[in-house]
Amino acid sequence: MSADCIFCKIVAGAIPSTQIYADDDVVVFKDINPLAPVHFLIVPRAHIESLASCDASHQALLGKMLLLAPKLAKEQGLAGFRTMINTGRDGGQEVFHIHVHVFGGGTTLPKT
Ligand code: DGP
Repeated sequence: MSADCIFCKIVAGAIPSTQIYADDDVVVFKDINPLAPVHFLIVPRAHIESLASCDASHQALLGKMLLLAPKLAKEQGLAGFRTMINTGRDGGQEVFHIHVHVFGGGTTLPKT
């Protein structure tokens, strides 16, 4: 856990969130500023700064996070969805605890 990380605080339950899934490795909750009718974040419990700080030791966790997207999208009633992992400030990342965005139900994001 990183003391000043907002997602670590959410994972620890110190800050409330609308959680839709949790297990020993990940917590999934609704984005506070949704960019689509359904917008949730797949977040590892471990504090990992970004995709750029991952290595081979994170392979199973990253695979698990990605495979949760279709499972949870289906549970949320989505026929299709978009995933996004912002990486680094220049990649649009604002919270430096790796997370997969999942959007669905119509989106205001550009198509490319
Ligand atoms: P990114 O730019 O990829 O780092 O996206 C961070 C996302 O995290 C952004 O869409 C808003 C969301 N977010 C930031 N703070 C909170 C929070 O306190 N609660 C929840 N549920 N989402 C948050």
